[in-house]
Amino acid sequence: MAILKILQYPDDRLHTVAVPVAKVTDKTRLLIKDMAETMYAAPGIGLAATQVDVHERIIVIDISEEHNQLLVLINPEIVANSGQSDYEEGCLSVPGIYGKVRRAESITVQAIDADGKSFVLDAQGLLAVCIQHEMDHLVGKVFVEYWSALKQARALAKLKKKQRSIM
Ligand code: GNR
Ligand code: NI
Repeated sequence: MAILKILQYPDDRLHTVAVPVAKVTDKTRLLIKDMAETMYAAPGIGLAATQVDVHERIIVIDISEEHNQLLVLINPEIVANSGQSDYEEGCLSVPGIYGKVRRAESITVQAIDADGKSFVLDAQGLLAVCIQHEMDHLVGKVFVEYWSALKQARALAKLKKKQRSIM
């Protein structure tokens, strides 16, 4: 197992569009293990492969407090959605920055699990927010990019200031 390096905004590689996984192999499962370990160590409730500079459609999520409900979504697609919610989000690639994003309140997502088996999942609340946040990473979108140019500029300035202070 290994803890992977999480790309930090504004890294251009976070804008890469991931490709679907053609076949779930042992290599895929090894990456998933490392992604889960990286997510738990951070700690975070989700991680997209994009964030560890692997540009394949793979997501890991665990919103449980006990860290014992790992959800793996390979090639996820939202097949239905309804409602809207404004949830205060954060991102391991944009540390220290938090803010609201409007998303669907309920979603139905179809994906493949670590065994290569297709499944369908209904999600709402935090899980729905997290799945949508991670799926955005897979198409190269970071949550702050929903905000106005002014709000994004302020977030970027705050990030730069913080990065300067730790150097
Ligand atoms: O750990 C995370 N918490 C979180 C909180 C609110 C909305 C979304 C998230 S996802 C984030 C981990 C992360 O950056 N995943 O890409
Ligand atoms: Ni994120």
